[in-house]
Amino acid sequence: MSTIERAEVLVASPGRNFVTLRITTSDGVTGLGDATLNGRELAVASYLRDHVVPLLIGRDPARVEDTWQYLYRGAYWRRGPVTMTAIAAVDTALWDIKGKVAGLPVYQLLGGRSRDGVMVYAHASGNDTAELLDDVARFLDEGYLAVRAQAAVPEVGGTYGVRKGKVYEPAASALPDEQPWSTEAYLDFAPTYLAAVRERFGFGFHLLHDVHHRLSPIEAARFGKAVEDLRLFWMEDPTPAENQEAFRLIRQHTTTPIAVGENLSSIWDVQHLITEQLIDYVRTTVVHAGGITHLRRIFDLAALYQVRTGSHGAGDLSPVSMAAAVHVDLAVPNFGIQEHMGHVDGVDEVFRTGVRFADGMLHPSEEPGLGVEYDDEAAAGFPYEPRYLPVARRLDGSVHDW
Ligand code: CS2
Ligand code: MG
Repeated sequence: MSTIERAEVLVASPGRNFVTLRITTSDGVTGLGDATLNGRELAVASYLRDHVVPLLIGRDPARVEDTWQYLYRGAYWRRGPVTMTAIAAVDTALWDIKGKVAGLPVYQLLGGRSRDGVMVYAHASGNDTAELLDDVARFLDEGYLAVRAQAAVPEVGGTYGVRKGKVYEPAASALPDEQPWSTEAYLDFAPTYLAAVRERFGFGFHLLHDVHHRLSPIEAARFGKAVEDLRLFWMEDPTPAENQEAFRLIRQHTTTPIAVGENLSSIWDVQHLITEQLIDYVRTTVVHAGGITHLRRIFDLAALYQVRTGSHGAGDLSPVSMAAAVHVDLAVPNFGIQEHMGHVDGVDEVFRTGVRFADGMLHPSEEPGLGVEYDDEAAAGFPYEPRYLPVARRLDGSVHDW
């Protein structure tokens, strides 16, 4: 019987920090798992290196479910982003190994294709409406069928989602960047630029917007009503989702579809959002919600309530979890859309992925497993640097949700 012989926690920063777990079996088969938790990366690296890796050596790599249960129940301290990201990395690496041993791409192990490709959305942004419109035009020209639109709020510097370079990178400073926020200015301005997008480009593509946890439930209801005629594909994270009941109030006032889940890490965190149909898309991911094994459970629960998938796919999710996402997205029956922000320069030197973009969709590699390779030599040239996500402060100086 093949056993797990080695498990390496690899930390590198090709343009931004990534933590990757590589498991190697006694037969020399390797599997990769993304363990990146933006702004808290080393917590997961330590959880894996100091507490999980010693438990993996000698285990049967084929026992994916048993390993998941062993790590989830055996920890005693359950759930949370650090634990679930660490378990996700192990789970994803074992699915990669299982595919390689079977000689099949992972989507074949998940039931095979349910669709020809995985529809994705791009991130358009601008420092003002004119810049945003040019960026939307660019992505539509590149063949995207769906585009997210975010613009800076005048007189409120540092609004969420406005790209500076090739890819939006919020974790850009050695200490948290404190950014001002005004809900009133946002509520007055955001509907105008979303309307400008529809006015310029029409309704022939999917338009998305990320509120990014900034509003109270009644403010989110007001925003949803204000943009109803713009027919958004979704408004994302309209209010913080720890209190799942808060979404009942939003639902009472607007039919604008709602997407939640990128910063949630277990089925319990989205259970009522799904079973009460308080959301339309669940955004949990392979890397932060316990891996392929747990994500499938979340998506199967969602399917019972006609909630579709819309997994997070920002630049702080490595090509390993993006490849795993595409394998899952290809197979699940209730797929909705996949975020595709892309990665900063340097990432593709460390991670060689077989995922391809064509005609507005992503397509996985047909290689056995996930179809991603990790280049240690390239990674050695990108040492870790502490990076933090920003903190938002209202104009009176009090902390707000970033
Ligand atoms: C955003 C992310 O992509 C998204 O929808 O919410 O940019 C998010 O802010 C980052 O992934 C946080 O690390
Ligand atoms: Mg988001």
